[in-house]
Amino acid sequence: MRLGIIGFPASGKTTIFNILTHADLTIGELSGGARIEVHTAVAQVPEPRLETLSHLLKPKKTTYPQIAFSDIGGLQEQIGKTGLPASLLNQLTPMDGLINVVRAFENDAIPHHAGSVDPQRDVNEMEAELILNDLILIERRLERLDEERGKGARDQSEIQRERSIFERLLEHLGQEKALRTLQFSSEEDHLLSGYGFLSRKPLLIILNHSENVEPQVQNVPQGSKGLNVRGRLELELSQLSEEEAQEFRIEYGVTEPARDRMIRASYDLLSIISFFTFNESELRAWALRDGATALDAAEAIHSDIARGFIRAEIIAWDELVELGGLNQARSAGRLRVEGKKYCVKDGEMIYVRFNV
Ligand SMILES: Nc1nc2c(ncn2[C@@H]2O[C@H](COP(=O)(O)OP(=O)(O)OP(=O)(O)O)[C@@H](O)[C@H]2O)c(=O)[nH]1
Ligand SMILES: [Mg+2]
Repeated sequence: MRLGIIGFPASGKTTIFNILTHADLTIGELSGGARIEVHTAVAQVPEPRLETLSHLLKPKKTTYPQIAFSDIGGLQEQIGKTGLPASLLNQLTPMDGLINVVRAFENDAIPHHAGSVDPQRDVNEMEAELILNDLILIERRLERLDEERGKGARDQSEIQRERSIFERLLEHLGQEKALRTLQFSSEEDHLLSGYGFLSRKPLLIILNHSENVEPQVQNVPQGSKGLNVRGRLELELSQLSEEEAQEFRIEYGVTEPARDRMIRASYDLLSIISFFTFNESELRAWALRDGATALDAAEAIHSDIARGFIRAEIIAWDELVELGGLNQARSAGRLRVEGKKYCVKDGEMIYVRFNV
């Protein structure tokens, strides 16, 4: 799972990236958005349930779920033209979601590229850019389908079916609406999944501000989520010892570290759930798409385990805590036996029996 951090120059992308991943990239290195530069790092996801389980089960090792973030600089130079260049699209299309960092802080020392701080305008401009790119991509695709039709190499009805799907998308985008607001059938979903349309990606908008008052934008793009973060303050807090940081958090009225809030929002954005595994050596949390099956869970652990899947033994994490451990759960007959198609629920402990 990987989220791409985008935004206009000096909006605080690198600041947010450093908070999320404990990275130490130089901030305020105002490239003016001229160079395309990508930095990727992994963040450990806070998972309090895993802590409770770790206390109970006392594993040798506890492994938290991870989520990757990429700080993507250099978008600005490319915006408002006839679509983003391939070099940038290659970076953006593999992302599972996007985080748009929007500047909501005033700072005379750092001029805003557009001359004034106006979060709503920046939100709208970025949304328009995502939509424009998909529009260009789909127009090109439609042209190519017409060429294919002329050649007669592919089944005509198949071409026609694809055509009508892309025309529907084109009409939607033509109304300045993002693809994330459209519902797709599983057949359409299958066809479209390879394209990585930018306006279809889940979008989290982070308003980066420095005042006590929470900034607001009236119109958040449909289907996106918003979060307010005091970037610079939070970065400074994240560099202090936990004790010191806690003192300052109380003073500044920060109830929860922004890092935890942002990672949770990223998780929610991607509709991810956690499941847990445990053996003598390791207790581990895994990320899974909401709606995934026991077989998908096995696949996440190891492809061999999925291949040799016999059955899964499952118990909710809190039930396990209540019973006092796996042995107790087993002897009380509380481990449910489920098959490949079982839909995994958030917070379940899964033990897969397999044979290869
Ligand atoms: N006052 C204030 N300044 C901030 C805040 N967040 C970031 N800055 C400052 O804004 C400048 C740019 O921050 P960066 O995190 O480097 O922004 P960026 O979006 O990565 O910039 P580019 O990669 O050059 O486009 C730095 O000098 C930061 O210290 C904030 O919340 N308040
Ligand atoms: Mg940067």
